[in-house]
Order: sequence, then C-alpha cells, then structure tokens
Amino acid sequence: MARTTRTPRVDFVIVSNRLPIDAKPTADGEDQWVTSPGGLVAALQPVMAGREAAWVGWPGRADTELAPFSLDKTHYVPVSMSEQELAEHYEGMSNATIWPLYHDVIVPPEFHREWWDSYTRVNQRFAEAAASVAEQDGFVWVQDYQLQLVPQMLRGLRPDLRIGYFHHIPFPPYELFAQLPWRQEILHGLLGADVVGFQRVADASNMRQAVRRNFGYSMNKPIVRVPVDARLPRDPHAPPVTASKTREVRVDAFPISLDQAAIVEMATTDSVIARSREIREELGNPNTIFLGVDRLDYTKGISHRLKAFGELLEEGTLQASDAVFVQLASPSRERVESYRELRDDIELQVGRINGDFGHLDRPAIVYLHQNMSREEMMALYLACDVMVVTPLRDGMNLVAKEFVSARTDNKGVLVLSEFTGAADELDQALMVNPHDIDGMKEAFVAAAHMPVAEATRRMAELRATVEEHDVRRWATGFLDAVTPHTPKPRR
Ligand code: ADQ
Repeated sequence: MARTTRTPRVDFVIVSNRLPIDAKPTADGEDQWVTSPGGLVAALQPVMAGREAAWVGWPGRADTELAPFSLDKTHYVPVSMSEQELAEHYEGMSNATIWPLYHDVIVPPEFHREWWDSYTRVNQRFAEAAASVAEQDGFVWVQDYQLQLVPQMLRGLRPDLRIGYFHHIPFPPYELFAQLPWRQEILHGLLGADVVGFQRVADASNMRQAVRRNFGYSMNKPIVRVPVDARLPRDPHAPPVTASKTREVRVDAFPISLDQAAIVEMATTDSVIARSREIREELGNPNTIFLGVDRLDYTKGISHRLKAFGELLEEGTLQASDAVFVQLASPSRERVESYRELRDDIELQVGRINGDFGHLDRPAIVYLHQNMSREEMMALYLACDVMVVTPLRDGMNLVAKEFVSARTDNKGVLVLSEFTGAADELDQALMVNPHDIDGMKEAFVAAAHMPVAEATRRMAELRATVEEHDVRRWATGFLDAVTPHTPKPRR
C-alpha cells in the first residue's frame, strides 16, 4: 500500500467516530493499521473503494496526536480524544445515554451534564477536522449517533458544503426522545444536514415528529423547511415558523445493506466450503446447528434466545445430542458498566445450560467471546442450519443480510426479530418477537424441521431481496438525494 503524509482537499469526506482502521503498535515501535470491526465499516468500505476521499475519525487510541496519512486513495484524518473525553463523550454520552435511549431504554440511560459538554466539544473538533479537508462545494457525509451535532457545526464553518448525515441506529418514538435534556440541541444539530438518513421509515417519521413537537417547522414529508436563521433555544409553544427564507432538509429512510457480490465470492471459495464441513464435524455432526453472531450488546437479545433454547432442552423438545447452539459474541464496549454486567450474565447462563444439558464430548452451547476472521464467519454461516437474529431493537442488523448472502446453496433458515430494520425487507424469514419466549421456541422448532422445499423457496426470495437492495443502491440512493451531482460509488 502506498503511504504518504500529504492530505489534499477532496470533494468526498466521510466523518465517523472511529476511523475504519486502528493503530496497533508493533514490536519495533512502528504503527500497524488494522481494520476495526463493526457494521458501519462493513457498509462503508465498498462505497470508498477506488475513490479519492478523506475519512475523518478517532484512530482508536486515547491521548495520542497522530498526523494525517494516506493509504492508496484514502486520506485518513485522525481526530484525537483524551482519556477523559473517551470516557465522557464515547463511553458516557454516546454509549450510556444515547445508545440505550435510542434502543427502547432496554437499560436506563444516564444523563450527566459533563458528558454532554464533552460530547459538544468533541463534535466541534470533528466538524473542524472535516472543514479543513473538504474542497470548496464538496460533500461531507457524517455517520451516526456519536456525531449528531456535527452537521450544524460544519454548516456554520463551511456554508458552501453539501452535508449528509446517516443514522445507523434507531431513532426513538417522541415519548422516549423527549427525556433527553438536550433534545433541541440534537435536533438542531441534525438539521444542519441537507439529508438526514435513517434505516427505517418509522425512524424518519419519529425524527420529523420530534422536529414538529419542538420547533413547529413546516414540512411536506419527507422535506422539513428549516429557517435559515434557526437558532436555539426555541420555545416549543411558539406558533409554527412561517419565515419566508427556509432551507429544505430531507428526513427520509435509506435502509443500509452490504456488498453481496463480495460475500458470495468469499462464501464460494473451496477453502471456506471445506472449513464449513470441518466445523460441522468438529461439532459432532448434529442434526441442527443454531447460530447467533453479535457484538456482545444488550440490544441483541442474546439471553432471550438462550433462554428459549435452554427451555427446549429442558422439555426434551430438543436434545443436546442432536442440536447445538453456537453463539459468537464479539467483545464490545468493555469499559461500560452495563456491558460488563451483561457479559457476566450471559456467561453464567451459558454455564448453567451447559451444566444441566451438555455431555462430556458435546456442550449444548458453544460460546465464543472473540472476533472471527471474515472467512471463518462465512464458514459458520454455511455450516449452520438455523441463523438466529433476535435483537430487542436494532437499526438494521447486517448479520441477517450476511447470512442470506452467503447461502448460495439456498439452504438454511433465518429466524429474525421483528424489531430489526432488516425485518422491513426480509419478510421471508421466520419472524419472532424476542420477548415472547414461547413464540421464539415455536420458531426454533419450525426452523429445525422446515421442509427442504419451503426453506429453499424462502431463502431464494431472501437472497433476491438482498441482491436487489445491496450497499451500492443504498449509497447511490443517499448520494442522489443529497445532490444529483455528487460523485457516485464506483464499481
Ligand atoms: P452493529 O450493532 O455493530 O452495527 P450489525 O449490523 O449486526 O450490528 O453489524 C455487525 C458486524 O460485525 C457484522 O458485519 C458482523 O459480521 C460483524 N461481527 C459480529 N460479530 C463478529 C465476530 N465475533 N467476529 C467478527 N465479526 C463480527 C450498527 C447498528 C446496526 C446496523 C449497522 C450498519 O447497530 O443496526 O445494521 O450499524 O448500519
């Protein structure tokens, strides 16, 4: 890879909390750059491929100033964060306030004014970094809930720019959003963009409703008319704004997807197919392999699904001699208290179920708290019979789409929570409410015994849906909405 330290101004800038690569020091003291995991990176990488662009983000190490650098055509602009800012902006405001509030308050959100101050300060730093690399009239695409103030801050610094914002997680109903002491600041921040994109139609509608309730701006779905001189604070009881000078902000749904062709390529290599057979053998060739793949996060519903599986073993509907549950849980947000507690709870639950129902040579649940290579993930998708994706709430869930894309053999059954964005599109999955343990048990049994012809028909339809709505369509749809002249993703 060609590496330079020159950062030119470019007309396409991505801004996300994390850079898509992390600095890892090697034994000789040099930095080595490795891809950081997660759904956002998986979705944006194909959009960036082959394009001259800048990516602004935190490089994964606190209290470190790193100079901008370039690898191939991407210019990386590291934004520094102190240890305290990491604790307050990222672990605090982003992941202990906004994340739980926006995911149906599954755990109680905490509200701390110092966290908010830090969030504001860090957002300003990101806006300044983006402003410094964007070309005149360029396009800046801000990503996700850690940076909701950046669009308006950037508009203040660089009114010439076209600004897009994409929200990867749910946007909550107003009754929940209204708890946020800084709800007006967040809405005002988002409305600095020309297009605010969400995963689901319901998310976009929730944001428009929040704007109506707080600011009374006039709108013609999906367009919101924002006064060019909009300032805070605004009295929510003031009459609707009728100022003649307004700018149009599109608040709309753009469901994210993945690069199906790339997944198919990987999932059809001889080594991945051979590895999938090996995995089945290593698991003792059971009749049914259930698979869960998630970041270890309380939104993903891991304990609900293990409870359903455990009850099926207890009742004797399934036997550990012919059914196994493989649960991958990638380490996540390990310094946030609720995540540490979740890990303890899940590991206790796995231990109990294995203790009660496992055999010497065969546990009932194979649990791995590890990151896997993409190849190993593909082999697991191919090896399983039933893919279990049962979040309590999820913006989209790319694992469901990855599984479907990998199954070129049209085999395997997807059990999917209706509370994922993916459920809006993947209607041939077996849909479940993860809070309904009996309903989930029925779905597990139906999936394990589904006639081959029905499973094949469902999978073929699921695959066709993901093929049609792949990540390029997502990116093109968003970029077209921002401006017909924005450069398109290249093949
Ligand atoms: P996430 O909450 O991270 O993403 P998801 O969409 O499922 O959730 O993406 C997870 C990614 O991590 C997938 O690409 C998956 O393959 C990978 N992954 C998971 N476990 C792994 C493991 N053990 N080893 C290696 N890789 C693993 C957020 C939102 C989602 C939204 C995405 C994209 O929360 O709702 O779908 O952004 O917008």
